[in-house]
Amino acid sequence: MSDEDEIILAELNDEELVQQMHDDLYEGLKEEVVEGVEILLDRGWTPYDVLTKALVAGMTIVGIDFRDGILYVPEVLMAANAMKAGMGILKPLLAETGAPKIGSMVIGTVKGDIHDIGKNLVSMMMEGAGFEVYDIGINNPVENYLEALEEHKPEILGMSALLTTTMPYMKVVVETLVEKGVRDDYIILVGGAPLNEEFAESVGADAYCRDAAVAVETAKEWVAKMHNRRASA
Ligand code: B1M
Repeated sequence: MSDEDEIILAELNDEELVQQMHDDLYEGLKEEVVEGVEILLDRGWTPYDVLTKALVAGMTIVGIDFRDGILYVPEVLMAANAMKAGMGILKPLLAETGAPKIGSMVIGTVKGDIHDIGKNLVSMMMEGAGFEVYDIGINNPVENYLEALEEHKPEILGMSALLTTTMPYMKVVVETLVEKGVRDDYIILVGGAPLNEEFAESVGADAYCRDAAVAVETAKEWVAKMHNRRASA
């Protein structure tokens, strides 16, 4: 592209800018995505709207073309890195609500699975809603979950899986907790694109969370229930 054709992001209106950010995310253009996030925030957009309308919506397009064989792993990785850079700016803003601490959660992606964008988003939104979040990262065998639960003693255990081949591992984690007699000490929430409510039930989780906003609502409901149960016991 010649200099004359160069797009000045700040000169685009909101709709054009969001469209351009989807394109930039698709191309893995990290600096441009970061600049777009900053412009939208300067224009008074809420961090949540920037996250969902500019970043998550853009990543959905990447996901479709990855599925259809139009994009390959290296390109998707670049898009993921651009997405993470944008999320990095939003993270402190989403966590800044000053909400009182209402509970805590250990969360991690299961063994064999390295997808972490969705999990990171859930962590950010949960922190923003007032939860203490202990993120144990990706590719977690059951031992990692046990160790983190022991160390942090949270109300909630969150697990993420993006592959149909890794999602059954959630059952291994739940069954291990059952064997150890501690299953009912935790609210177990699961999420990830290939899951659904039926699957969550089949692995013995308490609830399936379709997205980060649902995760926050579900966590609040279950923590309130747990506190009420403890208060009346
Ligand atoms: Co992968 N990948 N990938 N990938 N990748 C998918 C998942 C896939 C659906 C793409 C496709 O074919 N359409 C497909 C899985 C197919 C299947 O299992 N049926 C796939 C594949 C096949 C693979 C590889 C096997 C490819 C290969 O190597 N041939 C490989 C596996 C690596 C491994 O894990 N062992 C692989 C690798 C990668 C990259 C490394 C390139 C990259 C990951 C980078 C990263 O995460 N750091 C990547 C990406 C980016 C994707 C897609 C395109 C996007 C995922 C994403 O970030 N979405 C994805 C396609 C898709 O999902 N449509 C795909 C955005 C994110 C905001 O949404 O993660 O769904 P999501 O999270 C949501 C909800 O699901 C929910 O809330 C989140 C926020 O709203 N949620 C939770 C998620 N976790 C939760 C936990 C909770 C609650 C809610 O706990 C309480």
